[in-house]
Amino acid sequence: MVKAPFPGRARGDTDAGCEFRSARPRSGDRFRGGSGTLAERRRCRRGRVLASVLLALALPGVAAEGFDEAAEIEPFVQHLVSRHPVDAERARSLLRRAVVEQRVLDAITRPAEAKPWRDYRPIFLRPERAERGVGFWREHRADLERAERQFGVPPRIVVAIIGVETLYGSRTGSLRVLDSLATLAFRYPRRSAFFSSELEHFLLLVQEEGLDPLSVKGSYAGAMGIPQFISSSYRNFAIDFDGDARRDLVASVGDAIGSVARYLERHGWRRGDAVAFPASVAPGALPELLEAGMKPHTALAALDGVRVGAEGSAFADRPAALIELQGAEGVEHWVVLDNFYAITRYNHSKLYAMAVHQLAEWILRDFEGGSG
Ligand SMILES: [Ca+2]
Repeated sequence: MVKAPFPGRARGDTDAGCEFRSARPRSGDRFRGGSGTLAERRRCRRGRVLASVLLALALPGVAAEGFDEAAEIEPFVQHLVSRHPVDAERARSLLRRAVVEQRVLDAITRPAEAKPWRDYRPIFLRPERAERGVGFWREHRADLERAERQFGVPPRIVVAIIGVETLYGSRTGSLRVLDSLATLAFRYPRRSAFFSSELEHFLLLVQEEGLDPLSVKGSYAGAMGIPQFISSSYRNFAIDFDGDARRDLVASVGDAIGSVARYLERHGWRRGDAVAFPASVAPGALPELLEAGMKPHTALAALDGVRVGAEGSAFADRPAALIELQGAEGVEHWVVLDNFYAITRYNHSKLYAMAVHQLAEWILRDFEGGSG
């Protein structure tokens, strides 16, 4: 096993016997013009080459720092086995193979959702994403329509969510979920409780679903498969929708479609309702309305000082809220309904929900235009 926690020192040790490499040539240096030095030089050169090879081999090992047995792994395992019928030794040996992922810690401190809308929107509202969405809809039309009949969530929304999450299953993440969740649970104190819980759900999920915990890949936050469900959502909301009696969000598009629709239904989606309307707002009404947050709280018709277009009239009695976005052409205001809020349960961001809504509308226009 190559183990070199201090690669610099390893190189120094090897070079210590090769004085001709010294930066400070000394008088009486035995390599200077002396006889019988060639073999020594060669030996030293071989030593340096060997050291370089060992160093190269060791570097991944250096990057792959594990977790502390006593301080991190064992307390978690004890907590786990006290709550669930899980084999302690199996959990322990699994966590010993988890490694700290610095990329995860870097990514979570700069999420895309921290950008203003004018910078966030172009990430997702792109012709390619809309075009591929139309193709995805055509290809999986039967499943999408069945999901709408069953859960009330229209195809455009399911397609747009899968499009925003993974570009229709083509980018599902390359980090081992075990590493990501362990890193966030043990090395990211701000959200340690949440990610410890997700790590717990992950270990239960792989046991229940018969998955290989060392091969399941996902996003930096441990989201998995075509719809990027985190472990607790997978356990609580994923369904078998293609009829093979397995819930497979990694390989089954049908299961992904059914699971997204069911997730939204369980989080308050209202069949047939709109998502959001552009709004104009009397300046005096703004602070209080924005202060109230994005969870719908007042009937649309009763939002004082707010006007939406004619398309809003059918939803006058629905609970509504107001949001503000920093758009490319200035500040935008939108009235949002329960369906907008349901999308934010998928990713707790008004930017995310608005990207899904606008991509869905774009895909719908192109789908209907192409089909008509
Ligand atoms: Ca299935």
